[in-house]
Amino acid sequence: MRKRSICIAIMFAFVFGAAVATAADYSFEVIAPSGGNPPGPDGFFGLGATVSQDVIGATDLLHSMKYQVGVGGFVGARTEIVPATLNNPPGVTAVMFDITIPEAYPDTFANMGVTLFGHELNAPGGPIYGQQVQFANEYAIAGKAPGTYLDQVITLDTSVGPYRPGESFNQIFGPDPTDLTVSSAFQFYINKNAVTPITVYIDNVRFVVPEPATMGLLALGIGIVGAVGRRRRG
Ligand SMILES: [Ca+2]
Ligand SMILES: [Ca+2]
Repeated sequence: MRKRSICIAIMFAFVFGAAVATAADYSFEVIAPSGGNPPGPDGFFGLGATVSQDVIGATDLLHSMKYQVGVGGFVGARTEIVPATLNNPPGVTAVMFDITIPEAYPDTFANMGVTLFGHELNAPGGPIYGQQVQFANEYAIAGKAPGTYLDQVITLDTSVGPYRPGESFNQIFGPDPTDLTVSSAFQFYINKNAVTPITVYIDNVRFVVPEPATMGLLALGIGIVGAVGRRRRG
């Protein structure tokens, strides 16, 4: 009986936990302009990099984004098309994505991270536009074997600036007067050895918003398992 309730609690936690972020926010199926930038998949354009629509590494529908970097240490793939999930702060805790690495990176480091841009519409002295927030958490590509990696995560826990370093997405973005009221652009940056090129394919980008029900079920599941564990030890 006890075992069965543990099983049910864990099952619920996994089923609902997995349902946190299912629909792709960027799937790279549509070529679209983004502000004054050249058209690209979901409006993505390269900054020191070349981005294009591809089929390699497509894990959601038919297309992926090819992210190709030659010589250059710090580059970006950016879009000014911001999905509703990201532009209804607070809520988002992480970015989830599928990545295909066609060949192992032969140099020491190549890390992918996230930069967000936003407008401070409620600023006391009038709106301030285009604030930039880079997040500390990075996804290491060097050292990984060639292949497709599903459900990879970059958390938005800690800004490294220039805007409000040390704070999370959900502290920085929101309705307060000094918050960034809306997101205006999203960027995957790659920070790598300047001389060594890299190419990766990205698809199925999801902004993770934990649902209150999910958190409750997770807590319940963990609580039951913990209580039983304590009783067993006692
Ligand atoms: Ca896709
Ligand atoms: Ca806030």
